[in-house]
Amino acid sequence: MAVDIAGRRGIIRRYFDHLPVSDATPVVTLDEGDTPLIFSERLSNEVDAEVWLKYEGLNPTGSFKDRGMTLAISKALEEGSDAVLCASTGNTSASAAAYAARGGLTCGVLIPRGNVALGKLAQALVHGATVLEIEGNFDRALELSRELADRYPVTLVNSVNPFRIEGQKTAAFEIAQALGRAPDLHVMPVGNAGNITAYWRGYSEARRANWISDTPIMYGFQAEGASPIVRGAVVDEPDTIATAIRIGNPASWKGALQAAEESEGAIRSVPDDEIVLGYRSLAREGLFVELASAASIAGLRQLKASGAVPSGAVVVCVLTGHGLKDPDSAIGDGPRPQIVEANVEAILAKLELA
Ligand code: AN7
Repeated sequence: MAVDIAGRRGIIRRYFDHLPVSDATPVVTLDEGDTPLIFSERLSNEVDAEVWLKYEGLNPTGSFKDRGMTLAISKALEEGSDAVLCASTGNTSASAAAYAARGGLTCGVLIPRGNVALGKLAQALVHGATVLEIEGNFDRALELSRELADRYPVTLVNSVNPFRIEGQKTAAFEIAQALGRAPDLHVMPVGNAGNITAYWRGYSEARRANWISDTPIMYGFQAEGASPIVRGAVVDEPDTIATAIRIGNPASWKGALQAAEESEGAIRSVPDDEIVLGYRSLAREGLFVELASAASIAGLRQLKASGAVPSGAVVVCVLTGHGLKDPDSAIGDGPRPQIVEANVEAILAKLELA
């Protein structure tokens, strides 16, 4: 029986006419995209608005990176490359490793030693990437990756690769189509700033295609200890509990500023303790995300406090990565499982049912 692989799964096939692809492009896909836009009753009540959560953790490798990686790897293959390379705080490496494996390419990743969540490291390793930990931070790893890709026959698949941004813009298409309109406000975390650049491009193209008649006001949130765009200067030693966005010299700095300026929004920062509060409140609503993703919720609360969320506004917060990538942060110094004797009475007492 012939297997139908021409169905419209994966962002390349679904948005073929809006991406730099042709029938000659070999499509390397894991059926990424088409993630849910989940209504949050609690956050909506809290900020007196209509709050929707774009749950990107449900992509195949558990983050939004897959949207860009399907295109970057497909184009690398089309161009005859047989090796890809990236620097990463974790998610890019997990995604690159998976899509490279899918496409039969070799993959090298440079990660900052000691600052990558264990689940992300496990993903890169299990998919067969060569994982190199450097004595240095993400920004240094990216510098080295760029230099290597300039001098040797390897394709860089960080978001400085334009196909990454092109693929990631499809998340804005999905939001526009799911809501049938543009949100009033769009709120998301910012690290290397590729994703906010991609969303702004996506919304702008969706408006040009007349899928929506407006574009949202864009708000990007960095972690306070890693907020070069907010400070207007490179941060040499960025630090935050949200390791995914522990970045001091974002590659798409200009793209982030452009999104903020053209949409009349802003790039702001949130402190780690508010990121943790956002993380915990999402978890108590049934949504397990990674810490960096919770910058969206901390950001929403900050916007509300500053009067920037009009009553009844339609707001989208992007939840960029899945919480299962980083169980250490989830367990932290919180409650542990309790040991109990294997009998009904003892269990009842613990459950306070009797
Ligand atoms: C969960 O994986 O930079 O502003 O190397 O993993 O587009 O960088 C990850 C970034 C937000 C920030 N949320 O997005 C990497 C990496 C999560 C992330 C971001 C990242 P960008």
